[in-house]
Amino acid sequence: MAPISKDQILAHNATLQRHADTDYEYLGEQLARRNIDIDTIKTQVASFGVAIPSWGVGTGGTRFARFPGMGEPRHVFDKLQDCGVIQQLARATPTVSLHIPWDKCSDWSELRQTAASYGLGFDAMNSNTFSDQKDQSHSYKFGSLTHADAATRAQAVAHNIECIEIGQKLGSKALTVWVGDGSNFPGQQHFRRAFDRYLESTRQIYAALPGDWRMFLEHKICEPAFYSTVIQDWGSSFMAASALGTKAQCLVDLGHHAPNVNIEMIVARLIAAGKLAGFHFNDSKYGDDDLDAGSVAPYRLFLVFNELVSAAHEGVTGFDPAYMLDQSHNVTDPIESLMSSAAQVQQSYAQALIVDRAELDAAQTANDALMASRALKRGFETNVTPILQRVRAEAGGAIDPIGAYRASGYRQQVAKDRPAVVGGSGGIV
Ligand code: AOS
Ligand code: ZN
Ligand code: ZN
Repeated sequence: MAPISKDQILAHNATLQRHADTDYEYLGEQLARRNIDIDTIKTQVASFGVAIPSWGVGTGGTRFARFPGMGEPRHVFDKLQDCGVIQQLARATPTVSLHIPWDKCSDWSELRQTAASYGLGFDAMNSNTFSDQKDQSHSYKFGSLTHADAATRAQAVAHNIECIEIGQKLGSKALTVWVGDGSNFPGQQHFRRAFDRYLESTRQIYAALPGDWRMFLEHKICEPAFYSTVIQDWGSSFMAASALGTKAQCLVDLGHHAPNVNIEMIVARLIAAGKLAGFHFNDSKYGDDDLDAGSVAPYRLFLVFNELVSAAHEGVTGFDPAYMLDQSHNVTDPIESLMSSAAQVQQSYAQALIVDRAELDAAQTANDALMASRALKRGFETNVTPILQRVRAEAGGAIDPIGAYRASGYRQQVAKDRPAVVGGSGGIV
């Protein structure tokens, strides 16, 4: 099932093919001078994928308001269709990360088949114990997995186990647990007891994990608990993942750190400990802004990928991170933002791949700070767009995904069936 006609994509590509070929050839020459084979890089980039968050295809918002976009998805099947467009054109997002209960449906096998028809599979399942659902018995206002009340904790545990069960029907292999638990006043929460309760609850979830599943623990420095959160940083996440067992690892959402924190170094530490679960890619200026990946700090994203490529290059045992986007699209068409963010992530990967590792190692050993920095910068400053264009075109995608998408009129078409939902409340994710 192809949401956009293949002929349309081919026709659009035909207008760009000649220049794309020239650019690829020229970049190939440049890389060859550095003893890098462009086709090898292309093959590596082609096998890279980053998951789309199902909540990302709807228009986000701020804590105060949400301005609906045109033709927003009405339910999970519409969301899959939009994800199908993203994958069809940009060819970098073969999986979708679902959120329960937002994506609940009555027929999971139909959902799985629909996804497969778009060439999509399912990445990690995401639970929600950070907001109350209609008719739920116990409120999460004062926490969920760490709540002082045992019945509330039990409800949150049961919800996570339900997410695993749904994920099994879909072929998912991981559960991401993010809790908003924490406090807003000094003294409100007993720090050590709350962490112990987190361990007690997550142990029960961990016990329900199928043998080939992993559990991703996502830390966040603040929000909605602005004085303290229970899993506030990678240290707490690491303590919890270590206590739980090998299937529990730490997920790094780029927006969940204090300003100026050296995220790439956290990534290196987690790799060294065999505890890097993967990522929620996004960008930020101030906090958990959920801006498009690489829109503010592309060099930071590249430096994260430098650590990842270095670990793969060195064959670090057990290194197998999951890649997901986690963004809120407030002023753009979410499909466009997700296609360009996936390309941005791919770009950072490609740039890290072309860093000369031997040159970097030699500079580090010789304490040659300038040459070490230059080795990295040379990768970052290389325009790898021709590689990405070639990867997409060879996979049947669009040389220019956003141009092809706009030319297709997809959004206008689906808007006929999908009425705008004017939300009075905030749309923050
Ligand atoms: C919240 O800040 C976290 O980033 C979550 O990963 C995510 O946004 C949420 O689970 C979506 O429901
Ligand atoms: Zn996240
Ligand atoms: Zn977040």
